[in-house]
Amino acid sequence: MTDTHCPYCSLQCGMRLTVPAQTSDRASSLEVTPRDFPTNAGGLCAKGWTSAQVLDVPDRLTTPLLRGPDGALHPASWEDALSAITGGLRDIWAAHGRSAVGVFGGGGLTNEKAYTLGKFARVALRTPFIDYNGRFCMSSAAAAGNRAFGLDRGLPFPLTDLAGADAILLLGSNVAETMPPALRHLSGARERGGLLVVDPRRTATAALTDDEAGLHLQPLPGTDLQLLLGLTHVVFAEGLADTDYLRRRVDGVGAVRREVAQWWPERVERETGVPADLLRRAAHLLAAAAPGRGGAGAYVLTGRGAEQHAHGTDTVTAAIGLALALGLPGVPGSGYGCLTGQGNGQGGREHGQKADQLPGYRSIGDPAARAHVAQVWGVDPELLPGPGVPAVELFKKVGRPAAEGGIRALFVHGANPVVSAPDAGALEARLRRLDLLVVADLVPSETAQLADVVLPITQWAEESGTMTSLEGRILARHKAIEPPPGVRDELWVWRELAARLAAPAPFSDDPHEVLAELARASAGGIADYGGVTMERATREALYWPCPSAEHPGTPRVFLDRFATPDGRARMLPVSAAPVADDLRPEAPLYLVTGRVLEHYQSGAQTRRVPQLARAQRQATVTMHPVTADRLGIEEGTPVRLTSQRAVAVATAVFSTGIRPDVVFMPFHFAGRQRANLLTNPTTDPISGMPEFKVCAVDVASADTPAARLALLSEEARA
Ligand SMILES: Nc1nc2c(c(=O)[nH]1)N[C@H]1C(S)=C(S)[C@@H](COP(=O)(O)OP(=O)(O)OC[C@H]3O[C@@H](n4cnc5c(=O)[nH]c(N)nc54)[C@H](O)[C@@H]3O)O[C@H]1N2
Ligand SMILES: Nc1nc2c(c(=O)[nH]1)N[C@H]1C(S)=C(S)[C@@H](COP(=O)(O)OP(=O)(O)OC[C@H]3O[C@@H](n4cnc5c(=O)[nH]c(N)nc54)[C@H](O)[C@@H]3O)O[C@H]1N2
Ligand code: SF4
Ligand SMILES: [Mo]
Repeated sequence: MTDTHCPYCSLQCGMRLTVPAQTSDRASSLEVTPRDFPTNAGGLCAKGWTSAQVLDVPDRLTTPLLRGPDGALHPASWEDALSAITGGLRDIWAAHGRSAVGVFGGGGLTNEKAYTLGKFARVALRTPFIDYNGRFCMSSAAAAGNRAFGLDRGLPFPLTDLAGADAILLLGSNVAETMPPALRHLSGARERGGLLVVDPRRTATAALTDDEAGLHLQPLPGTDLQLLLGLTHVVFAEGLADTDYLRRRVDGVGAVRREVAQWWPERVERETGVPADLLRRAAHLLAAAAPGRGGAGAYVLTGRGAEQHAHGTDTVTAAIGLALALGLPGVPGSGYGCLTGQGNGQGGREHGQKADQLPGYRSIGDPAARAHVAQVWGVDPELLPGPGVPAVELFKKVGRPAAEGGIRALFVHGANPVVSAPDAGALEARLRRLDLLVVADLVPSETAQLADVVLPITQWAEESGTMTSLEGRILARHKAIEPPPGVRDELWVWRELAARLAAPAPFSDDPHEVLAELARASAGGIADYGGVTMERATREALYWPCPSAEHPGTPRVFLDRFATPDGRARMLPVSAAPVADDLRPEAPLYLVTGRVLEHYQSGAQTRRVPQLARAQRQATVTMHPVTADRLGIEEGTPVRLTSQRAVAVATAVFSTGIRPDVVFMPFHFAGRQRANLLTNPTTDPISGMPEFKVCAVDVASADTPAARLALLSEEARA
């Protein structure tokens, strides 16, 4: 019996794994039961319940694969696979230098792996070019949090705090499908009529506002910024702001007050489509719940719907501005937070796999930070490369000639960008032009299928480590079963490669040792793990910063001061911008992308679980029946979607809960059913976040035998 956590999302639901006594120790017999852990309180979603099945999927990678002269992948020994990598690297280094090698990591890696991957890139490969899929996730919220509060911890308070609030504003988050066990924490606000959901679709989450439980605001995609400026306008104009709090704790109020003066509700209605009186009601509900006005508490929370835009950082800045105007951040029972997505989305962005970071959320450009980390690693600070570039820019370098600054070798650990990156067709073509693509994965993901070297690695139940959940709590993941023979821990892979590449620092493959080193490297940094051990993470509710063995950790940051030099939060004026790839006559509909309950991300894992695959086998495109009627599309038939970049296919599904000018497609499917063939790689100038959530498309019926066959063959592949 082993107590651990779900391998998927940032809620990190507590679960118990049991190996029934009379059967073998392999995974198919492993039983999953939920535990009573604060985030899930005994609940699990369908993905959590079925998570153990991924350990034993029929096409689990159990041996390294090498691409042969015939162009196909063939089983190989670890010795041959590692030699192919080091040989390939030496050739590329000799011809093009260290910067021709790149690394792409993931927010699902444990803290120990994320830390080691960052160290591996800087010390063993000595390249600046590392970034990770968290750039696609909450980077705009992180950037906005850093500039407003001086620190980015997704939720600066425990998730269970939400239960006491009178009102919660959820912007672009569909928790009912993306974190179902978390719904219990919204029930207090619902009972008091204060659940406010902003989503262009009537999602399962929006439906929770029915029966006077709250309000659903259904704006045009990409207009959250205008909506937030409108809400803040009402707060200031109608005397609802917490002026005492603003005086004590916030700078920059005057400029924001002037900026929002021009966003009166009727103007916001014209730009967003949200009725002015609904906007006023929402502002009043939030204000009545604010502690400064005698309410029990209020929260403003953002999800990917508000963040994954070319102006996502400014949108989150406006969300924080609204929260500050109401006097919420840093006050017990109230606040602003971002609902981080991946299992270790929080820890994954703290320990060095981000282009500009060293462990502990330190900046790689800061000489003091470089000196501290270099000393822990036992290397000269001069040896550490400078900052790299964010994911989309990194991918633009991939496969280009080295003379043009191109990347010729890429390591992918914990991501499947062929499905999940914007403009994925273009990325796929670039990956094919690499001299060396190394992919470490559990399964032959779409990205692994393009690799020159595929490394089979252990999964969550086969390894130990720590994860940091959406609330900044550090959790222990415990090994429950032995991995299949032939599979290795990634820490071992990096240790072996570093040794073979004669790296100037030692690498450990013992997660306890790595955590102890991470603790030293992060000590004194913003995300200080100085006092974190696996034992404490197992026993205690341990939140960072936790600088020493005696320190109890910090469940709530900002209570006394914000993390800016003077302790005050910054309010910043921001202005609205149109969607980058906006509507035009040839592309008259907005495509919005996101998630469904049963599938996780690129689907590499969940499409392999029969029960989840059955729930949704193919990509669907949800549209209003009025839109479908106008386009001559029948429900359940193939549809062709065309954007400026490519064409994708999906099966039409009707819903009256979606705006007639919007269609929705999940991004969990492969081949021609990839939503990301269509999406726009334009990024937010501050965070590097691509505009996943909205682009202009043309939608047409494609009910031909060929299209039906295309959908079926993709289904067979899935
Ligand atoms: N089932 C499932 N759960 C998951 C995941 C998964 O893949 N599947 N992934 C995990 C991860 S990594 C993440 S990041 C989280 C994401 O969790 P969420 O943020 O809840 O998920 P999304 O479905 O991407 O987006 C949320 C909503 O944004 C809406 N939206 C689209 N455009 C806009 C807009 O312009 N404005 C507003 N206000 N809303 C908009 C969409 O209609 C959608 O309902 O989920 C985590 N949990
Ligand atoms: N259109 C559109 N695109 C999106 C989004 C969207 O809303 N719309 N959301 C974006 C967001 S928020 C995210 S987080 C990304 C996620 O997108 P991806 O990074 O593609 O996410 P996953 O499918 O989780 O890919 C993880 C891969 O790593 C493997 N894996 C799991 N654990 C480990 C491990 O410990 N080590 C290694 N080496 N491999 C492991 C899995 O089998 C899988 O193949 O997608 C982004 N893409
Ligand atoms: S909500 Fe997230 S952590 Fe919980 S069971 Fe589902 S996927 Fe796992
Ligand atoms: Mo994410």
